[in-house]
Amino acid sequence: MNLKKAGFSTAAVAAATPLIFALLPAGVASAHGYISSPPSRQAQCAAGTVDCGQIKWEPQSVEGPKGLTSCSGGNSRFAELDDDRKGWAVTPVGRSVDFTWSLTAQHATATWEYYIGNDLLASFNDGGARPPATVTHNVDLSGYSGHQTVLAVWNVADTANAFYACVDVNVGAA
Ligand SMILES: [Cu+2]
Repeated sequence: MNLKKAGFSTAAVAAATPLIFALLPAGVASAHGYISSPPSRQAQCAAGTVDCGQIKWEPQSVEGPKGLTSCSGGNSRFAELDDDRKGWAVTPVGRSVDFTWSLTAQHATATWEYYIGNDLLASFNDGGARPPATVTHNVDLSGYSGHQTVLAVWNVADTANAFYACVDVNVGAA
């Protein structure tokens, strides 16, 4: 009786294990990074500033192929990050801004890039170095005013991927 019961349990666990892994969201097992200050869209989701779906549990997981220009990094499950009308908090800033990344995994880094629309505002080349857990860049926004959405891109050196974060700012309001 005991043996049969034990045998059944083992089989049940063996059968269930692949299912459990299949059900885990892909981003949970690996960890990466996002802009925490000024609060990026995914940071606002994580903080509950804006009501969001899965992204609120893993703001560091907006990973996609290099070269994209979308806030979601092409992830359909994070598509709400691309919605400009979702009520994102807009941070008043001066003519330059310190953007701070919080990295939960410190991947070897090619470049960090900052865009408004198609304009590259700034690029920082780490030459493949492994960054510290917190990275801050000062970016000049003096050619802009009013509400702008800055797209920040973390290009990983040893994969084809990048991490994406959009930050809504009001330039010249602070
Ligand atoms: Cu990662």
